[in-house]
Amino acid sequence: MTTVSAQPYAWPYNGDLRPENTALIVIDMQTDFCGQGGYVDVMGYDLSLVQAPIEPIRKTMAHLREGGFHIIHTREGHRPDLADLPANKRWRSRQIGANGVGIGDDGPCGRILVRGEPGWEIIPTLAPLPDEVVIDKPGKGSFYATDLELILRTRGIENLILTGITTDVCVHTTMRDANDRGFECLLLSDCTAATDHGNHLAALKMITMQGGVFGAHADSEALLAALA
Ligand code: C5J
Repeated sequence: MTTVSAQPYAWPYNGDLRPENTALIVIDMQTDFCGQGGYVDVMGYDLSLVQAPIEPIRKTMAHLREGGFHIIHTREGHRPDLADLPANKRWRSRQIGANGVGIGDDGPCGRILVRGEPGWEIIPTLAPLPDEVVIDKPGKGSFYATDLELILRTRGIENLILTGITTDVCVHTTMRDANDRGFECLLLSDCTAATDHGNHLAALKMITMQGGVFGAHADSEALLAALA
């Protein structure tokens, strides 16, 4: 029986934490969300907030790779012809930042959130290894219009450790969807970040309601201590 000291309960609920049944999910650590000239930068948000989890994720991923855990990466992005980009998502993305530039438009790192463009790539520090699963998703959640659930079920994965950006958008959407599907979720607080720190803290607090309404949260130190 192995559990992580987490809020609001020792995670996972059943103490069954093993490399075979547990995946680390690294969500959208792309230049568009944390790099200079990417989408978040173009929108004018403080990059230091979304860059803060890079080193904690790197360290945690190294430990979990060493321990033989499943590692899964996601990338948010759209087809070059934008056939999978809803008109309202594009319109809203153009309302903030300079010159009305939004998703699908040319930015300093190529077309924003378009598959194959430099800004859409996962940052080199957190690059996937060749044998690791990468999920390409057109939306905020990692399950919508992807084969993530099929892969998790096929591999017998029951526990998900969530990292990446942003806490209040893609990470929370993925955690909520995973929870509804019966996966046992742990969000790592220092391996996630939002474009607004208050939103990050609020997203953590939401998890602790109702006895752990979506799962639990802990920092990466607590996870690594449990696995030591
Ligand atoms: C956003 C994300 N914030 N990865 N995407 O649009 O959270």
